[in-house]
Amino acid sequence: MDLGADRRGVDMGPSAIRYGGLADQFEKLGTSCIDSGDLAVPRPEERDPDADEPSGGRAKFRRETEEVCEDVRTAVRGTIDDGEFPLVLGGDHSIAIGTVAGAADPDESLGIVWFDAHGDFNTPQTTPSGNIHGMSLAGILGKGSFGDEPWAHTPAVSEENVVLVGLRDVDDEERELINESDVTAYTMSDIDARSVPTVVDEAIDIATDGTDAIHVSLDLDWLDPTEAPGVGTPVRGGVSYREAHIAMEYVAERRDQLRSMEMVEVNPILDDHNRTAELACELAASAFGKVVL
Ligand code: 5AB
Ligand code: MN
Ligand code: MN
Ligand code: MN
Repeated sequence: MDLGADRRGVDMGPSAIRYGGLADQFEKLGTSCIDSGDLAVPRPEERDPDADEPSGGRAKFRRETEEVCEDVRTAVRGTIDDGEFPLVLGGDHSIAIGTVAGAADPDESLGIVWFDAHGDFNTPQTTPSGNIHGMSLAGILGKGSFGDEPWAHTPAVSEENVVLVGLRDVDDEERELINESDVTAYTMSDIDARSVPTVVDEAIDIATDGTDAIHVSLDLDWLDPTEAPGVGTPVRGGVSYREAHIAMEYVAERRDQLRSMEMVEVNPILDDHNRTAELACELAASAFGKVVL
């Protein structure tokens, strides 16, 4: 998927992650893995980004994004119904709208831990770019107006169980929306002051508090661009290689509460010899319980 971001190339993220050895990582863990292939996404060149303009705002490729997210939702739900664990590869972060809709069982409650440099909390009314990848978390929580109709299948996720981790680039109106909301947000300054293990442990506690399960959304721009250069919107001052691993090891410790995970925003065109995609594979291994000794 690349309709939600400005820079082409993020649609090749899943290929780069496969090439980076994701299946090998799972084999080493003794975890069987089924590759369900790619979902079809329309080419942006063939569509009018503003065909479906929301009132008083902008959300480029709104209609197409909704269609793709509906397919993501169906695939994720089907995977869970089959008793498997869905690991969704992006693609820009707009796909999270579909992943969470599929992961959120209608009769249960879901917490979310969102690792990202950005808040993804803009709405069509506040966005500086019109790009839905910067609005995905707001969309999941039903903020703003994305058109005449709300997103299909807005999931029942309560803000109290949503946690942002690693923020360092937030737009002015987006900041107001985050502060007005009941989501918990940890900035990089919080991480500097309190360390990744403390913050991530607390984040998972909040996301699991009273919920049946959690979804982990990992935007690779959470990491510092020296480690993850292959992302569309890099921001200096992110977490290190080792910090990202220990965060994923903490996720692995809560494996029984983990329902779904996604890794997004890998852009092989901007990458350095597939370094970011390989990193995503290594982080997945940590999240799925890789141990050294
Ligand atoms: B990402 C920006 N806030 O809304 C916007 O990579 C950037 O999924 C959004 O976190 C970055 O366009 C979206 C300026
Ligand atoms: Mn981001
Ligand atoms: Mn993001
Ligand atoms: Mn991005």
